[in-house]
Amino acid sequence: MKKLLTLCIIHQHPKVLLGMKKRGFGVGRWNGFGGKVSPGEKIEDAAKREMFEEAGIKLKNLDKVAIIEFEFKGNPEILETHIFKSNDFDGVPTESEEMKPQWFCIDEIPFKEMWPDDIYWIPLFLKGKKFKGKFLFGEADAVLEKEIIEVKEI
Ligand code: 8OG
Repeated sequence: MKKLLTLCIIHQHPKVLLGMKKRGFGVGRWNGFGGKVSPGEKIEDAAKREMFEEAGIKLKNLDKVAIIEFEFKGNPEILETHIFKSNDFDGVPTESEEMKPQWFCIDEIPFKEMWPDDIYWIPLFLKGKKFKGKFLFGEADAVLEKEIIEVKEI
């Protein structure tokens, strides 16, 4: 069973906007902003909606840069996550019930407090690459299997 998710990271070189997840899945980790695509909703619209709900900003552009499938051993659900990059928005990043936004310099990205797969693909994201990936997690979210391939078009 596949579940569609979005994840958007704002990259205004040399900084990225991340948020500390305050509740639910991934709590206690820094991440981009995003969540589940609603039935009938366009994936890009979901990315914009989640950005507004979680950080109070309206994206002026967004570019799909990757699709990554996350799986947890023993769970048939596949989290198909569409990853977007944006470099322009309206508004001021504002804390919500779900996320506390913060800018990070790209050489100070807090990988130890992020999902353990991020260190494998965020460098590609920062270089402007497009890619497809798959990660299988085991106990304590350890990465058991990983696959990332660069693609020309997503
Ligand atoms: O709606 P909810 O907050 O549960 O959505 C989960 C968010 O977390 C969504 O934006 C996708 C994102 N996400 C995962 N797994 C991983 C992961 O391994 N790494 C990163 N960076 N984000 C992830 O669901």
